[in-house]
Amino acid sequence: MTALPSTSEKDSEAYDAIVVGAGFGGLYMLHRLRELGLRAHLIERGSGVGGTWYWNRYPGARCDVESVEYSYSFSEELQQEWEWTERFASQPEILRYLEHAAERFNLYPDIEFNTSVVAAHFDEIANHWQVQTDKGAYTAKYCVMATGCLSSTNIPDFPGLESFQGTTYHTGSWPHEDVDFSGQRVGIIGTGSSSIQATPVIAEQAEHLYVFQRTPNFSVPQGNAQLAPEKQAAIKADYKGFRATQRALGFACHHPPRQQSALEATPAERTEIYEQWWQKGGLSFLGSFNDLITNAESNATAAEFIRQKIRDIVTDPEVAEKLCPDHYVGCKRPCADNGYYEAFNRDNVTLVDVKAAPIETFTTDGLKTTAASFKLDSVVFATGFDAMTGTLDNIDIRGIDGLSLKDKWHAGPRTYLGIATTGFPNFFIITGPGSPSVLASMTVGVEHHAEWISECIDYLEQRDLARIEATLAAEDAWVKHVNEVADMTLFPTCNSWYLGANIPGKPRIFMPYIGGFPVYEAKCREVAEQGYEGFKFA
Ligand code: N01
Repeated sequence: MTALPSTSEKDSEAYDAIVVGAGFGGLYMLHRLRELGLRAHLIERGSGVGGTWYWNRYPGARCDVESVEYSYSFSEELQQEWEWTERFASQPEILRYLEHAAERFNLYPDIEFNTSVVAAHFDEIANHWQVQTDKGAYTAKYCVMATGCLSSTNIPDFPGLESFQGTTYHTGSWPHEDVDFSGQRVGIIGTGSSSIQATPVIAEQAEHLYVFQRTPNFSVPQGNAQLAPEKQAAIKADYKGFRATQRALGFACHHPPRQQSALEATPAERTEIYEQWWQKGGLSFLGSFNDLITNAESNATAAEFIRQKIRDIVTDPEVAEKLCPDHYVGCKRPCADNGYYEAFNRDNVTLVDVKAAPIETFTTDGLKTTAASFKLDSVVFATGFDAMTGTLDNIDIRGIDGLSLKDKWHAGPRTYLGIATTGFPNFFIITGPGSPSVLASMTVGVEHHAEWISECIDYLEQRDLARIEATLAAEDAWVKHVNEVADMTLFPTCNSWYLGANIPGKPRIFMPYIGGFPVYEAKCREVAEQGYEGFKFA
């Protein structure tokens, strides 16, 4: 064990479990641990609950999974009493929902806000974790990281940035006050999901919006609408059945793929089917045929359909061509928009190709690419996150023999089931790398993990066991399996945050598990039923 410096008033207050992060995962984890009768304490760096939905308040922020599925299923009362207003919920509505859930299950007394965990070291003699925050220190037998997959923002190291006199924002840590871009020249850097949602909204307010694009992205119209009360009532009449169907689907969302290869359809049939799925709205488009993420030739037909849509929507052919991606659809996370391509038909929106002419430097009043200078009042970084590992890497986590998690993962994250990692006993990760995480509805994933982890902890407590730790053999086998499954798809073919490719120097490893949620759930169940096969106890 590496000793932590002792601190202040709360010096080493003892708990059974520390949970880090008050998003969907952490809140439910806390609830489950309390149901076991354990003393649990949740630490959150923000001033409120919500996780992703607390931080990502940028204009247009909205979920890409339908609201009736992007919600807790563990409480029938909660799912009956909550009324969603839209097909795809906006950030403020999801945040209100999580605040309501935290209130309803009386979670607030066990949450410490405005506190960052800086270190967690395992004490091999006491068999507990020493958790150090910027305010104090705790010990706990169990440590659960519910720190989210996309919670460490990435701002590229642009030369001259510190000299810029205007205002800067990152979509992933947006101010709580209203931001008014009226009368401003605004630059938005990046064209991932966040930018694709923010661009049309900022364009309506700003005097001029410059969209700095390095790689174009595929986006499908989201098809958001008010959620008809009768539709919601029908789901509520059998919410249990609705959830069971959801969990049995690969992405744990209600859009199973049509059981046909794109190559089995004639070109005319294909276009008709793509058009139908385009009209349905949202990411379900990828289910229009069942081999779009595994067969390059099939994928090319979907890519060309979307490119043609872009050319139809965007009136300036040169701009349209620049907006057309040339990678496989889905290998970068596809986006769902509400008027993204249409925004480029506005006189006050300019697309700037920073692949052709990269950003050279920021200046006091804007930025310079290798081709031109842009005067800007505000810059929005929609430049994404150090995904899946960034937040864990930023905490000094040390397991057996003082091994740091960052060092252990220097060549890429290694886990067993995405939940545990060898050398770190009694340490659990919610939707960690190696679990379906971002490739399944996050709410399904986090509920599954909180349930699996709490049952595992209960198993230990019932048997008076001091420690559980994944074996190296089990971890090796799981890492191999995660990679093999990823290699059967087109996912690893382009530079995406799934692979860590957006962060300079980050090892290129496909981090989520793409074997499908039901397969993963069955594996986790089997592991538990076999007395936690692949784990050792002490
Ligand atoms: O981030 P991203 P995001 N110079 O990493 C560009 C979820 N999410 O915040 O592709 C210039 O996707 C980068 O360019 P490139 C969702 O899972 C969900 O948008 O690396 N550009 C890219 O265009 C999503 O996938 C929802 O060439 C630079 C952009 O910045 C994930 O969060 C909404 C650059 C980053 O895109 C992340 O989305 C929002 C540089 N130096 C987010 N560095 C919904 O539920 C980076 N870029 C709908």
